[in-house]
Amino acid sequence: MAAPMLTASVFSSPSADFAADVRSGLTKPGQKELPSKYFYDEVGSALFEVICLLPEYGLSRAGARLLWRHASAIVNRLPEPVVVAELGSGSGTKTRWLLEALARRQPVKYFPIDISRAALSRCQLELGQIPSINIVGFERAYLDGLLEVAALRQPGERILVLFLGSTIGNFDRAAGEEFLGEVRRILHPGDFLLLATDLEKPVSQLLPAYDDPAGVTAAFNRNLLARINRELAADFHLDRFEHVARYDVTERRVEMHLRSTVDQNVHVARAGLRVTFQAGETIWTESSHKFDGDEIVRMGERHGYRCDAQWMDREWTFAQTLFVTV
Ligand code: AVI
Repeated sequence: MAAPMLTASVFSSPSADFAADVRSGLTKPGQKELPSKYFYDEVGSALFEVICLLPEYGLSRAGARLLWRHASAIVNRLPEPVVVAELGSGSGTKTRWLLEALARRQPVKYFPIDISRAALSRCQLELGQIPSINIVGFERAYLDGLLEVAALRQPGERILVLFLGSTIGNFDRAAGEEFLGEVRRILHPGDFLLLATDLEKPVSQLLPAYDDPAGVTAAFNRNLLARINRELAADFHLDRFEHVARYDVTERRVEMHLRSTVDQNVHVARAGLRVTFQAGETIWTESSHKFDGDEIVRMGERHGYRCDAQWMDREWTFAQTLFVTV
């Protein structure tokens, strides 16, 4: 019989870091930058959900397809009992198949970790109906949340960490590897990590995914400036910045930028900042690195994991790699 659904959330106080990050990114000598993690306010998270529906953006459908096809195979490889911690759960849509498969085997403790409170609320609504699931959301940065989940571990329990959606691609490569090491240090031998990564593919397929004809990705990118206007009392004119997506062949990544179309000054009152932009100058807002399957396995091996299994989508080249910690 299904156990009663239990949901709760651990919230953090609003971040004071945003102004500091905007200040340091926009005053950086040379290339101005803004961290991509700030895309995901309520508007940005909603726009990202629309991106995932775009015909040109096959990434999230590929990840979901793999989980849908292989959920039982993944669950069969996991020890019992296992609790699930998801880094950057978003609304939890991509995780449903896996949690349902796991719930057919055991009562599920699911800990979504996300800096967006709105995303956690949607996640609880979306997944709370799965039989015998207990959801406790953590409004935290990934590692802080994972540390808290690890502190709740009961004797004999293993942890399965989910890092889905190829979010690791949004880190610099070195920082991504460092991050895998940090996750490993929180885990015990015999825990698991399911890591999703978008794979290399033709530029003709990649660029429209990040510069779609409907302009949804452009709106997602520009919303970062709108968010700074809303939250930090800035006066960015959104129509004076154009969305740019380009592929760097050497780094194997798509970069998103916002290019100033005119010479202009912007005032960010709550960051105590006045910034000058020259026409043509860009703010680098995101990198989305692409991988190959063997590279992911080797990356894990360098940081205390062994590849237990890997599943690939061929329609939109994408991998789900199941690591066990050694
Ligand atoms: C969340 N992340 C993996 C997405 C990506 O593809 O890099 C974010 C995104 N940026 C533009 N479109 C989607």
